[in-house]
Amino acid sequence: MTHVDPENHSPTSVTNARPAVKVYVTRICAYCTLAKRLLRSKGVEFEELDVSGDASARMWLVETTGQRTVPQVFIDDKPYGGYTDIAQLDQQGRLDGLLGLDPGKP
Ligand SMILES: N[C@@H](CCC(=O)N[C@@H](CS)C(=O)NCC(=O)O)C(=O)O
Repeated sequence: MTHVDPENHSPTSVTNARPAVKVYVTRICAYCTLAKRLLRSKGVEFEELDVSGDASARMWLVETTGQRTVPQVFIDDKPYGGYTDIAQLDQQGRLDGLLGLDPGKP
């Protein structure tokens, strides 16, 4: 994509950076495996944060997401919920756009 720099009015090249995806997980968690599998199936890189046994991190997650379960998926620091939430977004055709992918492309 090409943008015009308002300072010097010359076109500057802008790369479409992929959003930062973070998945908060615990060690034994089937839904975490499903969420990671879905993201991997889309070729998306993500940071996996293990909050097993970390009470303050779990408390922060509950306060931030309003949910008590893991996984919790964040895209550019915005919480989108767990596996069933992102799977639903995918079924609605909304997940790819949130992940910075071309919708519908394998
Ligand atoms: N609908 C949720 C269900 C998640 C869920 O039940 N996760 C389990 C672990 S796999 C959980 O957090 N259980 C409560 C706990 O571990 O404290 C999702 O799809 O992410």
